[in-house]
Amino acid sequence: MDDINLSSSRRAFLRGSVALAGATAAGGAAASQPDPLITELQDWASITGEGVDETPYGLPIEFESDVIRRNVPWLTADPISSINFTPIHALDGTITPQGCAFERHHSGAIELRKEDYRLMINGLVDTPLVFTYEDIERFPRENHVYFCECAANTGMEWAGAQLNGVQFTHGMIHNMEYTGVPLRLLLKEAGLDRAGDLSDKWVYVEGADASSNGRSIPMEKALDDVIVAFKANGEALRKEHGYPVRLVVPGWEGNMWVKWLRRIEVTDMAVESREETSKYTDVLEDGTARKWTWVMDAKSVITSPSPQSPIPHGPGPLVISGLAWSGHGKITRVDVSKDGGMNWETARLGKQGDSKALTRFYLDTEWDGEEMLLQARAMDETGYVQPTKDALREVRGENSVYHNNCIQTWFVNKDGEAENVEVS
Ligand SMILES: Nc1nc2c(c(=O)[nH]1)N[C@H]1C(S)=C(S)[C@@H](COP(=O)(O)O)O[C@H]1N2
Ligand SMILES: [Mo]
Repeated sequence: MDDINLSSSRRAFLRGSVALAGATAAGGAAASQPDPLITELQDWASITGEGVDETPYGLPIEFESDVIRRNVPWLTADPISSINFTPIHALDGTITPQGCAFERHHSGAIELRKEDYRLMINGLVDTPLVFTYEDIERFPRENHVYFCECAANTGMEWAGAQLNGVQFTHGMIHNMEYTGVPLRLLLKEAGLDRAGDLSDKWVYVEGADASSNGRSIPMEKALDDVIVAFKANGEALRKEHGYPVRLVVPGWEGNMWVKWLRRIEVTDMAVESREETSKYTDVLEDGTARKWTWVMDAKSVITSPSPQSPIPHGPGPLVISGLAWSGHGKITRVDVSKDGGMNWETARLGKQGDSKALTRFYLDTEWDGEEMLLQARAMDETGYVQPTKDALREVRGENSVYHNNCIQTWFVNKDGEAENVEVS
C-alpha cells in the first residue's frame, strides 16, 4: 500500500497498532500466531471462479443472505395490506438498494407493463391529457436523492420501547436517487390557466392499484419539487415500488408517494380521502386530530451498535454510526450521547447532507467496555432539534400512530449487546 496519502496521525496510529504485540486494536492484530488464512494456499486462490456468463443480473453473495426486508406478522391482518422493513442495521452509506427497501401496500404490489401504462391529468386544466410511458420520457428529466419515510415509522414505540431492532423501529424508510420529470412540467403541458389563482388549488393523485391510495397535495408543493419518477438508483423502479411510474414527494410522508401513478386531478379543494382523514392523521389526547401533517420532521437513529448489530469486539476503537434526515431540508448536525442524553458529542457527517435525503453520521470513539445508553439527536437547517420521547408525548399524547420522530435509546451491555429501552 502506498502510504503517501496517509495523514501523519493515521501513520502513527498504524505504527502504534503493530507495536501492540498480540493485542487487538482497530488497526488489526499483531501476527503473533501463524494464521492458516495467511500461511496456507486457499481454494479460492487455487481454482478458478465463476465465468462472466453465470450472473447476468447479480444478487448479493450468499453470506449476506440475512440482509433482507423483514415484516412483523402480528402488525397487520394480511400481507397484502402490510409493510416490511429495510435492514438499516446492516447497510452503510445512504443509498438504499431497491431489493431491500421497505414496501408498503394497501392492496398488494401490482404488475403493470409500460405498454399498458397511462397517466391522466384532468380537472381544472385547460386541456385534459393522457400520457403514455413514452410520452413522459420525452419531457426534460432530473435526478435527485430523497428519503421516503412512512408516517407510521416508529409508530409502535409511542407507549414504550416495543420492537427490538432498528430495522423494525426505524426501517420504514428508504433513500434512492430518482430520475423523473418535475410534475410542474406535466401540469403546465395540460395548462393551468383555467384553474385561475393557484394559491388555493390542489392536485388529487391516485394509483392504478385496487386501493388507489388517493391523496390531496396543495398546488404549491405540486409546482415545487414533486417528481413523476420512473427510475430509482439508475434502474427501472421495482414492481413493489410502483413500476413503471411513481410520485416522489420530497420530505413529505410516504403515503403521498403514490405508486403506479394513474391520475392527477387539479381541484379547488382537498378531497379528504380515507388516507387523509381516518388514516394519516394524529389523534391527540383530547380526542381532536391533527391533519395535513405532511412534512416529516427531523429524526435520527443509531444503526450500529443496535439490537441486530451488537459490538463484535472488546474495548477500544468503536465506530458508532447512524442515519439522520429532515423533511424540511438539510441535516446540519448530529450529536451522540453514551449516557442517555446527559452528555453529547458531535458526530462526523459522512458527507454534507443532501436536502430531504438521508445523511450518514459516524462517531469514531473509544469504548471503555462499560454499559452505554446510546442516543442520537439530529438538527436541521431550520434550527429544529429532534425532541426526546417525553417532550413529544407531552404535546401529542399517546393515541398517535404517525409522526413519531423522537430520540431513540439503545442500552448496550458489557458484552456489546444492545436492547431497545426508554430513558426519562
Ligand atoms: N398506489 C399506491 N401508492 C402507495 C401505497 C399504496 O398502497 N398504493 N402505499 C403508500 C404508503 S403508505 C407508503 S409509506 C409508500 C411506500 O412506498 P414503498 O412501498 O416504495 O416503500 O407508498 C405509498 N404509495
Ligand atoms: Mo405509509
